[in-house]
Amino acid sequence: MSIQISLIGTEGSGKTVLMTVLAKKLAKRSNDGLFLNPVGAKTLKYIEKNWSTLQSGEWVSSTPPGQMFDLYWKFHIRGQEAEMRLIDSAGQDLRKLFNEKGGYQDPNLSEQDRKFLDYICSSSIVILLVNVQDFIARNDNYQIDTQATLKETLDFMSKNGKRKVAIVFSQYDQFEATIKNKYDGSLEKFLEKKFPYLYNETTDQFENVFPVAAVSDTEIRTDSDGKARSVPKHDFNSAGLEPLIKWLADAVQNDLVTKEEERQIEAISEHQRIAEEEWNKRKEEWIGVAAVVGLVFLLLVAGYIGVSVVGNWRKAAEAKQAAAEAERLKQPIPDVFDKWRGGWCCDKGLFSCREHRAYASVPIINKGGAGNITVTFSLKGRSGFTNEYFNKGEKKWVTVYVFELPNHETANDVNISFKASE
Ligand SMILES: Nc1nc2c(ncn2[C@@H]2O[C@H](COP(=O)(O)OP(=O)(O)OP(=O)(O)O)[C@@H](O)[C@H]2O)c(=O)[nH]1
Ligand SMILES: [Mg+2]
Repeated sequence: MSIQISLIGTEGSGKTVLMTVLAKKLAKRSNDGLFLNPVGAKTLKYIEKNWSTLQSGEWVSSTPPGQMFDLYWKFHIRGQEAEMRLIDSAGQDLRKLFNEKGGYQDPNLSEQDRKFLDYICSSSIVILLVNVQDFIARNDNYQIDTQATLKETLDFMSKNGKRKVAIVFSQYDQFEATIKNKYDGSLEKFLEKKFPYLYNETTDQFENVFPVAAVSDTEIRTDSDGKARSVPKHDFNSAGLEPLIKWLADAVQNDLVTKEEERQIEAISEHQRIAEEEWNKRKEEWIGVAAVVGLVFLLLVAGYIGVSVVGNWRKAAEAKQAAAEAERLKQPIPDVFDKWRGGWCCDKGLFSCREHRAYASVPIINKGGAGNITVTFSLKGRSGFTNEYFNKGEKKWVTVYVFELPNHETANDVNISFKASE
């Protein structure tokens, strides 16, 4: 899990020196189980280069405005491990962002400045460095400007999310004596008097205020131009680092717990979301299935009703037919087609005559058992017959001829009879 830390402060507040000394101190595992392991050559080189500069009795050079050194470590904390990202930036960039004109609100903010601002916003831990020298040795305008910048920075942070903030009074070795003499050794009193606005911001979190001297052993060196200046002693010591390291380790560890809880909550809500999605999907499927089942059921019911109605109607028709058939079967002689249409000697139908001969075509339905049926056709004393085999229930046309007819036959003279053979 990655924890973002911002190390911010105005120019010359001691960010690069403090970070170098901190990283070097934690490069060896402490008794408290803390260990900072650089990730990537860039971080290792950056720290080592600064460290050897300090060891050579020189201060590191000021971080150029617009430049950010993105540094990565694995922070081992009492058996836990956190990926740690820290940006060392130029103090002038902070002053530009949080000046009295509210630089961070500038719509034309450069990409670099926006990146820096975003980084501060997304950091869960912030170490804000305050160089007390700026308030002792500098003119009033500079002091006011610096305090305004720091206050604006704190206000901005409290408006933009929750994070842990440590206020580090850096280069403490430089003003420790002043605090002792003028403020009874109380940093709080000093803060109240000299930084009233900052004091208001920090009064309820005074346990997060740390006086630190990354380099507490210095010596005076006179340069070739005759100017004397204080420089780090070889194998210099630091002061006040331990409480800050402990605070940092606690803050990171706390963050790990928070992040893990957030991750778990996220995992749970993701799980719930998936379960809900699954449930909704199932619900839709079930609704679909229920609709289909309902439809099928309705169709079945409708079908059943339809089939019953048709079935009943068919049954009624069949019963009616059966009754009629039973009636017919009572007759001893097979039923015949009982009507013919058309008149005598006409061509319209079943019965016609030509030149002294006539014929009758009649449809016969055998309503009795299988057997022969004799059809007799008589006309004016003349007759003809035909004998045909019928299956049970068979229906067919039978034609019977009568020859040598006298003239002037009429329909009334026609007689046709049927007889089932024995
Ligand atoms: N005596 C003493 N002087 C320090 C200490 N830390 C920093 N300084 C002095 O403060 C100067 C600036 O320190 P840096 O670490 O470069 O400051 P910075 O905040 O990185 O500054 P920028 O990169 O310009 O923003 C150094 O050159 C030293 O003169 C310290 O612990 N003790
Ligand atoms: Mg720097």
